[in-house]
Amino acid sequence: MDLLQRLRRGLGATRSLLGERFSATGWVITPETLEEALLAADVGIEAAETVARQFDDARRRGKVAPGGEMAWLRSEVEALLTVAGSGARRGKPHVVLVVGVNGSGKTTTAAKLAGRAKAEGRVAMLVAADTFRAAAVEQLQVWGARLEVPVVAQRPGADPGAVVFDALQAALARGVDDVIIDTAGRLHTKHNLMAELEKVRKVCARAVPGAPHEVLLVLDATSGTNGLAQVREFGARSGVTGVALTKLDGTAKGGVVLAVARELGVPVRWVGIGEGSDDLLPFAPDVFAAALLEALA
Ligand SMILES: Nc1nc2c(ncn2[C@@H]2O[C@H](COP(=O)(O)OP(=O)(O)OP(=O)(O)O)[C@@H](O)[C@H]2O)c(=O)[nH]1
Ligand SMILES: [Mg+2]
Repeated sequence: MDLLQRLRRGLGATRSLLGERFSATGWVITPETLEEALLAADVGIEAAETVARQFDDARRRGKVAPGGEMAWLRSEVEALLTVAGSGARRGKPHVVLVVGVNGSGKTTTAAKLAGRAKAEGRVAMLVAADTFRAAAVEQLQVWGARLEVPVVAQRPGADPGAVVFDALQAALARGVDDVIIDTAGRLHTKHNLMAELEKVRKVCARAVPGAPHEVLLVLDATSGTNGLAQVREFGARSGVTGVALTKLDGTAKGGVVLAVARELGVPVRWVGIGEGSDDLLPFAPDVFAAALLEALA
């Protein structure tokens, strides 16, 4: 299956919801019905209002052909999803710090990223900086064994900064290409834990100049726009450079991608569409817009 097909399947629940909303209006798309449908898919108030306003404007200016509403919407969604300045920095080793609240899918996403790097012929390393729970280290080790990617870990309770520093030294010595650091889940409101994350970031920079090259916030799509506060707080405290939106396969709130792009200006880099190692897709605005809206009727 190609990217578009897999993403379309992952977005199945969101697609059905939009399809139902539009068909309930007999596919008579007005700014109001459009805004309502988009809000139901959790694109957020700002993005929904923007799209409705633009639609009204485009219609008045004769820019929307009769029956061409969905094609118009698709290009509008694509434009909204294209966040300026979203180019990722690369490093050697390329260091990705994976952060987020509890249970959002960090460990799974870290493993998927390592699996991807390996499949693309790069030397990957996973780092167990979630030293808080013993089971967390084991979970990452299970993934490492399955993917045949080395996992650097210390005993539970070890200082995450020390784990990261040692791992990066090892990565430099071994010529590793991609280092993916899994961290403990933390609420963005817990100041001591956010401070710990800042420390880990500084440790990265001390070990490898320019690192971390990516601070990837893992956001559970099932929490929809309720998750936006997390992005704001993590962004302010730990310099998030990109978002991985997980569990899109289990929710009709796939529209949250628009809210993240529109209201926060942080690019979505990846979307998770399942629990398997290859269920992580790179995010591309055109493919996402097509997967969400193409052939919806
Ligand atoms: N369906 C689906 N499940 C996912 C996806 N990503 C992660 N999960 C599941 O979500 C659950 C939590 O994932 P973890 O990776 O352990 O989450 P975490 O953020 O590391 O959790 P903590 O370390 O406890 O904070 C697991 O059961 C994963 O299999 C996804 O894209 N789709
Ligand atoms: Mg975890």
